[in-house]
Amino acid sequence: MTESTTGPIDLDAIREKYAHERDRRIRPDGARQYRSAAGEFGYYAKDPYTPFTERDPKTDRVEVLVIGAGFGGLLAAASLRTAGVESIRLMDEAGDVGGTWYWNRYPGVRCDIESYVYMPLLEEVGAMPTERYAQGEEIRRHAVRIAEHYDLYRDTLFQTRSTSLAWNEDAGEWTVETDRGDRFAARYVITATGTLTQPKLPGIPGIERFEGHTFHTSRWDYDYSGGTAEGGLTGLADKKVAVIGTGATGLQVVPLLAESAGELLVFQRTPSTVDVRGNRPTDPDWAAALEPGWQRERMENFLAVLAGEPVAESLVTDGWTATVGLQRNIITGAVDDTLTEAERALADELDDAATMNRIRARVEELVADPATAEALKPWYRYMCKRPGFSDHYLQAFNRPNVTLVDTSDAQGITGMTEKTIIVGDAEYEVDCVVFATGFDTGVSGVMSGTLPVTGRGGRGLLESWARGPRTFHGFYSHGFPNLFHLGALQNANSVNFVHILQEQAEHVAAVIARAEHEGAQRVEPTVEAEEGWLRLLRETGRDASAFQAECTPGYYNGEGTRAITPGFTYSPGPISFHRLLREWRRGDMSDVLVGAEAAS
Ligand code: N01
Repeated sequence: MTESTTGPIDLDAIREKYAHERDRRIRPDGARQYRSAAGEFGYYAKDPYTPFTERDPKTDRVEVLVIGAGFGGLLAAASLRTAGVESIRLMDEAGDVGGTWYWNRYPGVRCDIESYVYMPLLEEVGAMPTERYAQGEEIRRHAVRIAEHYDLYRDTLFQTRSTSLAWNEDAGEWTVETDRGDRFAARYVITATGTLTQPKLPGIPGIERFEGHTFHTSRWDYDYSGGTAEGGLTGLADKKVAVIGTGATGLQVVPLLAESAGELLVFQRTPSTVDVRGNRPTDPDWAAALEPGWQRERMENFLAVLAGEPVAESLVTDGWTATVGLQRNIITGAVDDTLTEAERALADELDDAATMNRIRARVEELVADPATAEALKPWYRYMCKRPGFSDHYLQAFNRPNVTLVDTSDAQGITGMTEKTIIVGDAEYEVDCVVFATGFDTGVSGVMSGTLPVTGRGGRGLLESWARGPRTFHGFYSHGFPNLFHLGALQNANSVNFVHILQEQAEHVAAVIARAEHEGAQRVEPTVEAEEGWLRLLRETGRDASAFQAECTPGYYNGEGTRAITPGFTYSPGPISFHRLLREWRRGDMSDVLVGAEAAS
């Protein structure tokens, strides 16, 4: 037994309870339990926001094609525009820019990272978020503002999915084909297609039989619910609504559904952690007093704090900065070298238990019914799931029209019929089912094969990566000239992922600008550069698989079947990675610029 600020901690009892809660949730079908919102269920992924527009196919040539118009693609395009590139084409399956913020418009959708560090280019476009954790619509409009500010709407292809990228060696450019019949050329291609993009549904037996209304949270049906993302869902006033899923989305959508629905049933399998949010309007005096350069400084500071780097003062203090030591288990960075590994592991575990005890005590404090409170308590280590924050979610269960249905004994919902949802022996009749069941992981872009890429000599990218991705700095691969990947791939990560994307975008734009300036024939890493990078990833990689294996199942650990592969990310962390990139940019770039005059 150890004392902590939240009382005595019995680590043995906690470990036993965590193992029990994990074991009873492990399903033999693991990640196969889900169905993609595709094929038979494709209507779940249909765009409810923008009517389809016919257009003529493109057969022209552009300098840079950016695939994906979320923040990654927008930041890449904005950086290129700033570097003087005129011919930039943005392409996206959505009807407008915004990426995740285009699709996710469900009631209650908000940023869960402080908006002053999350929403990019605030100073550049002259914007200030209205709240500390901004609403989704405000963030989506900010994406639009960036596109307008950098004149990125000039040549866009929305409602368009690229179906093939093939390198044309003679012309030194990519031939791009799409599902709209386009066939055009691009000298450079940047893929920024995101990670959690394709909605997924639970493979519940009988799901297709349900005759009531259903939709996924990332395709909200306001025609049915009425209201807006701020609530007032008057169409649900006489409805019995079921929401399935209590992840980050469930936490945000439940409070507003609870306010509007006649009756709300929340189907939970594993509870999320729900810590204090503390949202507040932006203080105009604080905003007016900010000095130029404030946003970059704040972003760097937040990144450094989360990466465990020393800072004089933490500028953002919230639930993320309070749990840095716990996040190390998933998102890596600097570590305290004054402790041995075993000492550090024990200190982390005690810290974790104290945090989780506090979070469990908060449930008891806020939820009136003891049985409901018990079912809402999370029993796993803090970073086993995406941490959650809300000052409204737990309180929603005190309303008379809201019922929590704990499905953990049955390992989730066991069936659906024309009118009902079945959990073990119990059956619940509902009018509407909202799936807050998340997204397929790693399906988008080149990694999934949904965008086939053929490089020099007719070699496929996935064929070339058969034994795992091979990149230099995570951006490009030998044999695939002038092709850049943005996102989480053999590089450093952080919860403030947009900041990560901004650094990547600026780096890629700088490489392209230098290639053009020096008249390089192409940008393509040497085999040696690629191998050196892979070696460094292996040598510095930290193995999180033991931590992952002890977690309750979820998408973070492949539903309990797989662990994060060591070497997949750059473990020394984002601050170290960005420093490394900056230093590399100061050099001659000869390991990627082929045929450059100044680099030879
Ligand atoms: O999806 P999820 P999400 N029966 O996969 C449950 C980001 N995000 O959309 O935990 C019953 O996390 C499943 O249960 P369990 C963020 O990165 C960010 O909420 O597997 N339930 C789980 O509760 C986040 O991590 C923000 O036991 C079933 C839920 O469905 C990611 O997007 C906001 C079930 C799925 O949760 C995805 O979050 C929102 C079944 N058969 C999202 N099958 C912000 O930044 C699945 N579930 C604000």
